[in-house]
Amino acid sequence: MATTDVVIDEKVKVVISEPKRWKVILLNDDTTPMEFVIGILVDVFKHTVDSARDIMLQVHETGSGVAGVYSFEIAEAKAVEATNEARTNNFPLQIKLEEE
Ligand code: TYC
Repeated sequence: MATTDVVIDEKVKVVISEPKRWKVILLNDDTTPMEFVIGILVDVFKHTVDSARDIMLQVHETGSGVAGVYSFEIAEAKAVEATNEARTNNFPLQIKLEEE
């Protein structure tokens, strides 16, 4: 019986891109206490008290500031945790996510 060899010359191009990163942005308001925002930045976003105070003041003075940059899942989880903490204390703190 005749046999035929088949040679497959296939090149597979694998394109891997870096996963997107998301900024967690705190927005200013008139009533959330400064010390509460500093506490959120320390407890949820793991800042030192000094860097937390700097970020809080940036938000207070300019209207917004970046609490941290993470993968989407982590950014969302931190934003939800911080928002829940604010609502539990009846503060209107607003947080948004923005692609880097
Ligand atoms: N503007 C608030 C105040 O004067 C402080 C504040 C800072 C509120 C940052 C929200 O994301 C915020 N008490």
